[in-house]
Amino acid sequence: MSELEFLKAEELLKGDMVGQRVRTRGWIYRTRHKGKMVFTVIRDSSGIIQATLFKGDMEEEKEFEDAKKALVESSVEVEGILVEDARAPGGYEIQVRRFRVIHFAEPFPITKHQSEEFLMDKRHLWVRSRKLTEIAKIKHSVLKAAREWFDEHGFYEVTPPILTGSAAEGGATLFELKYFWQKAYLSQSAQLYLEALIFSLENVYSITPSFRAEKSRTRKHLTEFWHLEAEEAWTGLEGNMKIQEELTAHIAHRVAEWNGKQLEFLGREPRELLKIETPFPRYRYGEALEKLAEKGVELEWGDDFGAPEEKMLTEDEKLPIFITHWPKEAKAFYMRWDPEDTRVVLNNDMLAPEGYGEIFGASERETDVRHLIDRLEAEGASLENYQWYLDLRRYGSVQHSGFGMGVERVVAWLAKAEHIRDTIPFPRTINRVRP
Ligand code: NSS
Repeated sequence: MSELEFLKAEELLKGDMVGQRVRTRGWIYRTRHKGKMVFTVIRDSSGIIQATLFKGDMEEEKEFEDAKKALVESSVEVEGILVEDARAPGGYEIQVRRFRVIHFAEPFPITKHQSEEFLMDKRHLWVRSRKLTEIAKIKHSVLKAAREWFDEHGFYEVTPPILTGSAAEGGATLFELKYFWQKAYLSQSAQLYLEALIFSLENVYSITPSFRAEKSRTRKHLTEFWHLEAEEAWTGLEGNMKIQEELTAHIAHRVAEWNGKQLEFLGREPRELLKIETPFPRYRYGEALEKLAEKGVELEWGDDFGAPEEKMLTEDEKLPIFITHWPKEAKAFYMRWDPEDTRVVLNNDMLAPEGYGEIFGASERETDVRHLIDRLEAEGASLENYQWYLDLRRYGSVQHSGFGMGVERVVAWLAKAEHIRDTIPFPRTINRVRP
């Protein structure tokens, strides 16, 4: 082999190097042979490129025989002349001169038309698929765009703990574990710790795994998901909502800008994402109930919305929507009661369009220590575990608000994924922790 630089498929498909000798490497994506020809397609992180071997053109005869033997997913280095060929994927192919098999793969277990269960068992191999690869790139962009936005708006990224002694989101979905001689939990949310940090850094955010023992299997729930959370001092509900919508629009625009190729493959028009503009429509919970009643769904005050209701509420909307001012019984102890309507709290959910459902949960926080104690007691929580949190209301309490965004839910919406499991390489659900 020569000392030529390895080029990615994407680079070669630009076509600038037609007529030149080029070198690439990757994994065999497809292969077949016929007489003196071997037709391969090589996959790398950037895409696929066709590489055709003609025995008479090969500089090492043995390499032709190796290419004939090499099965799908064998790793290879390829060198040859780049030519235009309208029949090839992407319009170019390499006419191969050298073909070095780095590793001869065993017969690959994944072939066409396999069950979802089988693909989950072979997830460590299925992550090589085109679909999961393209969605992974979009997830990278979502995280990068979010960090970019926070950085430009004066937020500090912080690193809250995952092992914790205090539940943020109620006992029903807590994962409990033995922590030496004590009881501990896996974090459901970084919120309580972010609240502690606003007293020094004022505006903070974190990107962490969160854990929920979700017992139902749905297309929106994981037991381990990535949680983007922010907390802002001196901010009420309306200011918090502005941050959520601006962040969402920024992420959508960046993904449209950076991931055109991926979106196209996944069937999402980048144009649709560029149309995500602020402000997003705002509805109170009470209005949402009325809207649902008009569509024939009678819910009681206090009922939560399931997937069908979320779908109905967003089906006529082009933008994500906010649902604000939820009944206090339905919501967490830390949400501030609305001084103008004591039936509700100052909070919002944000629902993505197209039936993707809730992507953000947010609220203004209760600042009065007495009130927090009453509510924790009413829930039967052990106050001992929350003393440190109550201290935050004892030493310079200020108005503050924050939100949590489900990273996989946002990726699913932007990438038009049918199921949340496509947005995380190794999804955890009630009956799956392997591979
Ligand atoms: O429960 S949330 O609505 N809110 C909180 O945890 C707050 N403590 C966040 C905060 O204010 N710092 O969860 C926030 C979001 C929710 O809107 C979903 O998008 C996502 O987290 N989420 C999930 N994604 C995937 N799977 C599961 N099980 C899940 N649960 C919540």
